[in-house]
Amino acid sequence: MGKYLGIDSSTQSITALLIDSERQEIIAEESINFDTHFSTAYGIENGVFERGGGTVHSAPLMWAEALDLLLQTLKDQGHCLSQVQAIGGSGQQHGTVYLNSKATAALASLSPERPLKDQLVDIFSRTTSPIWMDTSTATQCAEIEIGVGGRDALLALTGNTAFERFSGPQIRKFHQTEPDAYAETAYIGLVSSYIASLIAGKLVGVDPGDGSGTNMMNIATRQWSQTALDATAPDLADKLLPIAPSGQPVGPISPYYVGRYGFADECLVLPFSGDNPCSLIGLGLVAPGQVALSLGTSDTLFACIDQPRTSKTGEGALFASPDGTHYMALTCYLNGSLAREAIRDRYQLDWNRFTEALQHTPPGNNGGLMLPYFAPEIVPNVPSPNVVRHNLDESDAEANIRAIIEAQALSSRVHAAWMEIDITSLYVTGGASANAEILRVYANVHNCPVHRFETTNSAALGAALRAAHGHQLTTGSSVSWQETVEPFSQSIPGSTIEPEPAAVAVYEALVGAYEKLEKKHTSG
Ligand code: XUL
Repeated sequence: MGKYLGIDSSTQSITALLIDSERQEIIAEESINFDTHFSTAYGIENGVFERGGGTVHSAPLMWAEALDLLLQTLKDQGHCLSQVQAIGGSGQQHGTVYLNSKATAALASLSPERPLKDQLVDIFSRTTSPIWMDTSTATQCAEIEIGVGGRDALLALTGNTAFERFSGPQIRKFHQTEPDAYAETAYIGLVSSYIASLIAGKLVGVDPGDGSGTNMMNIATRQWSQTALDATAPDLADKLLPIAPSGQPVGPISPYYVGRYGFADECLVLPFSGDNPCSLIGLGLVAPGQVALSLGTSDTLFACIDQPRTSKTGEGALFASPDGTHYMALTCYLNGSLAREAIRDRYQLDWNRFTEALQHTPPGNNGGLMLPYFAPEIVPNVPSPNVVRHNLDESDAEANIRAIIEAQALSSRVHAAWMEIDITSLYVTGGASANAEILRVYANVHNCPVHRFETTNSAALGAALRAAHGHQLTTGSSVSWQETVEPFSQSIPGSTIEPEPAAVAVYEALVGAYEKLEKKHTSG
């Protein structure tokens, strides 16, 4: 029992969430938005650089600078970081970080006198990192599938067909386009394992939750697959660390954080995992059956499952749960919050007006539909931006606002079928889950209650709970996952949004029309 810190390094911000497991409460929640602090220094917008042809990167040095700023903020607010017993973490999935041979020594000798940025500037063999929004690797996906013996073989081996955003295709592209820099790369990590390495002051391996988002991990053994590595790039096994079991601490925190922020020497660091696998834990999904929805930069619909069910249609992804035994089925949409913001900005509205538009317009939008591909879409696979309006006048701001939310909700229903789960309730997280009108649309489209939680940062909460669970095990106590998550995963009393029969009937009739429109404008 004690205080545990969860850190989530996501696309647009880095968040810290501190829990007190004795008092069973969240005691601090703090975020650093990348654009607010670093857009000029790093030239990013919405946390990323877009370089054409679907290439989307970010800056690993910026993530390190943001980590310093986040911890400084916690310290300045008077949080007693010396009481933190363990740190767990979460990272945007799939993004890769490329380090050279100087990294190990630099991490081991961090001086608390100087910021991370100054001490880490020379450790990269590639100064930018491709992230999950990158859709530029269709060629490499096809090559990897052929390399392991076909699409079905890759699916059976790794749990996933090849996805453009997954780490393996991105690594292959780097090897093909920058062979010299690839040769200079001593270590390839993911966003999660890179931030864990900064905190532990040594290189930390990728955990199975995030490893399953690479197209390189054997989903049955939860180890790297040599067959998949061979199909990806040469000498890759030498550049990866062994998979790190999610629940086993990797060691104490680096002296850097002891000297600079006042952490205790014995504060433990757990391997970090992906943001979606951490959200699974943060929402309390440690037993099969429940389904959750995360409305963030990406929108994701996911469930805890006990058997590794795969998506043959390429709609869904399968990850190992960081609880060590279960799996996670997930459908991911690229056009999440950035698409909602694109509509808000197109009509020069604020979020209050956005919400009012949902209140003023009827479920079903009088037949007005939208396909909201403001950027290339993952599900269905849409390689270039394409916004389609059907029975919808572009000049009608309110109808367009309802159209985008209904499109996102209808799509989440259409592309959940592969999970073969009867959705009887939805647990929601992510920034947009604070908006009750958006959630009402989901409750009616899925015809089930939608449960809301105290924090919209379930990835950071899941990271903190993973730290609590991992630390408890080191003390010899046998604490179950259910006991760990339960006090923190209760929905806010009275906040559940129930489906409304009349609206449910409207969407029941509309879902077929949406699916037809989607099929007409996409290959799927
Ligand atoms: C999941 C995915 C996104 C990122 C966002 O497969 O690509 O949800 O994890 O951070």
